[in-house]
Amino acid sequence: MHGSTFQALTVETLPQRLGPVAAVAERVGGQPSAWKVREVGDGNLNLVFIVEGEKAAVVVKQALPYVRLVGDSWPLPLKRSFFEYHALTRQEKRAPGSVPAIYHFDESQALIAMEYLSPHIILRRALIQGRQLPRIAEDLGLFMARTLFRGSDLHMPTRERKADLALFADNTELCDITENLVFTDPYFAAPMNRHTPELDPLVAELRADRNLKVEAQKLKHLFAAKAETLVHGDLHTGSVMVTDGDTRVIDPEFAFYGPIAFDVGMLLANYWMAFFSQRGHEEQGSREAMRAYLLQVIEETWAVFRAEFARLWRTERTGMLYHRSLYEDQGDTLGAEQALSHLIHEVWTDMLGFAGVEIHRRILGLAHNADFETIEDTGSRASCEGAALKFGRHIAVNRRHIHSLAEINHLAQSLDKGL
Ligand code: SR1
Ligand code: MG
Repeated sequence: MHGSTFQALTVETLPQRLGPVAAVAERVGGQPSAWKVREVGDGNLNLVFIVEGEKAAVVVKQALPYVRLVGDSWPLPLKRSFFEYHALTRQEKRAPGSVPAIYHFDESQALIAMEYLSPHIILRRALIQGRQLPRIAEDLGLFMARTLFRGSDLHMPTRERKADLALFADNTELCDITENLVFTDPYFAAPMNRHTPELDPLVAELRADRNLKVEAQKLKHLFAAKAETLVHGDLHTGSVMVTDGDTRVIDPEFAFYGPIAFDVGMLLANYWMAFFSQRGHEEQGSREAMRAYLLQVIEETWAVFRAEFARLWRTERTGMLYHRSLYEDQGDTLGAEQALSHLIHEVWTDMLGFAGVEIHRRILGLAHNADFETIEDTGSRASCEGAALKFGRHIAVNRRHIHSLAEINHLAQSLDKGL
């Protein structure tokens, strides 16, 4: 299929089109005509097939030339598959074992064949079900620290980093989605927005909130201008697959050079939304332990991220920033520690801001999340969402004055109880 004109796969055409691709056929096994193919994509953008044969199953992900959620009225370039492939190969190198194995990439068909993760499920679904995953804080804290540190000028030879910066700079259309959907559209009545009707008064209040709108635009400015490292770009709980013993990050098609704090803020925002949504899934106080677990995951994720980032700072700071010749080589270890603590503080402050606007866009914008959407009673949904919106506003606007997760988790608990 290499070099041929793009054609979207179907369950019927996939065996005949991928049968000749040895990397897929040998792994799946048996006659392609006997393969069992299912389309399971439930994301906003792409086709995802599970292909099962005599020997094994493989996942085939294919980009479509438009946004699946909206339809062909919103064209979207196929090259996002190219960025996803290149991000996955870099993430595997920087955080081994954290992403699915790649078997085959076909650029003209915008198609990636990769490891079928089983019995994994999407983390978001597990959290909605009330499942407590024992590994996510550790695994995702390490994933973020390793990929974000090792993709930056703190670690990489700067020639290589600049080449990657140029490569990923072409992921314009996906950045444009985030720039509009996360930072701008939630704060005015943009045409594709929607929200639970009971939230009308609060939505009007937020859209008239000058401090919030200024902060959202400052964050957008950071997102667009702070090309610090290769970020995943869409690191929410729908981009993670889990079992009790394994955690894998998927779907980095939004990857680009952006702020270290972006991935961290987006992930923690999705844990906070999982927290606020629990009341809507609750039967007779059954989610009390789950709420405590989610707040603990947030604290532990940040602690693991910070500790691993500091370890890499001390042992792998080989890039052109904060060069050892200025610090350790002159016996000034404290100078390097001071610089590290300033950098971590900056990531902390920006992370809170990104988390706040991510919460807002999932309730006010186009792309909602299942945590809230699966709460059928709109009154109950609105009360969960309302608490989350107020929390998001607080952490975005006051991010420079917040000193600990304990402090804001306490606020989350009060808002969740309607206090
Ligand atoms: C039009 S795409 C909407 C959202 O889906 C993706 O998963 C990203 O989160 C994007 O913002
Ligand atoms: Mg995705």
